[in-house]
Amino acid sequence: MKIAKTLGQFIIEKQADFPYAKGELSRLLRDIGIAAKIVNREVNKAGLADILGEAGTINVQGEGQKKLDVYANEQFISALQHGGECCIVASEENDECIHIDSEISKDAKYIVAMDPLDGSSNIDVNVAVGTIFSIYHRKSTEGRATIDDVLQRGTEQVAAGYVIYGSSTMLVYTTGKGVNGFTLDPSIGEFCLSHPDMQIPKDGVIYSINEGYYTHFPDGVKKYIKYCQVEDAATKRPYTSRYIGSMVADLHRNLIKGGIFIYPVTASTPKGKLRLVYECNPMAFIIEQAGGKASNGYQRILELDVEQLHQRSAIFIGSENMVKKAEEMMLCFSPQQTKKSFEGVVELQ
Ligand code: P6P
Repeated sequence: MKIAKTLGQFIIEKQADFPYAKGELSRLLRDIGIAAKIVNREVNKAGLADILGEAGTINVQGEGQKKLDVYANEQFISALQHGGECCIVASEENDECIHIDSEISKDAKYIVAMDPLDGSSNIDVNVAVGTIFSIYHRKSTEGRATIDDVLQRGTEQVAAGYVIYGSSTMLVYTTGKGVNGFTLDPSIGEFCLSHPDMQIPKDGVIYSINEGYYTHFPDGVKKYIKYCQVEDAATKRPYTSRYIGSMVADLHRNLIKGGIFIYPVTASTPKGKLRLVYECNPMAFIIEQAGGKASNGYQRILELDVEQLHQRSAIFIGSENMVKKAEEMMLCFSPQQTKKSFEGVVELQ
């Protein structure tokens, strides 16, 4: 029986892709993999352990922090603190960045931005949730790393990945040379290569968007939704609507099957809901590396200026030709017109 390649073996093997690598990135990815296994253990028994429900604290988003959010955040931060390869961590769960000043990390050259447990409101109803991470080189050369080391454009990412805690637990990541997926084999406690060189189909028949907000969507989004629903055999429409409400789960399905995920600006979230630094940028890097496309409807996600740690962005991400079609429709309505359409919540004629 062919023994699957473990994440650790794969990371070391691929280290050769980086001639100047001295193993730091390899060790950093290993540290993230270890924390993912620990979080997975708790996610899988959330219903049993006293780890469900509100932690009583509130995160920077003003959202009630469920205990598993807090636990996952602690586990990833701890793994990064003890791994010695990361000097500063930005997390959705923390207002400010966390400096890692330990002796072994003072010369660390990597920055990690993460959403430790995205979609955690789904935990109580047993829906797949995920961890999203993004890795940058530290830019500053002396003293402590600063917020400026974190607020880098998505194009500067060294690596990005996600963990999906679903019917199986998978870790999917890229270091800029394609996307590879690893499935956790609980019998040996290792992530094993199960989806080598993942490619998202150029076309798909799945569209993922919370249509409950239809009246609050920009006109271009309304136009695209109607396009998806029109009967047209030549383009395999109407498409299928699939929306889990967990970004990692929706994007993972679309990465494998093809599709588009849209979280646009809405009247109640005029800058978008999803976070640029630790949700949109890492997922955009992964999807582009798999041959897909990611924009805010007008501009490539990875080229957006990053000004604030918890900055939000609209996101249109997935199969290249589907994102292009959606962008075409957004262009019928300029950003200014889009903004105007919110003022009166103008109905699409
Ligand atoms: P809505 C989960 O809370 C999340 O951040 C993403 O994982 C998900 O795609 C989105 O929000 C769902 O938002 O407004 O449709 O419930």
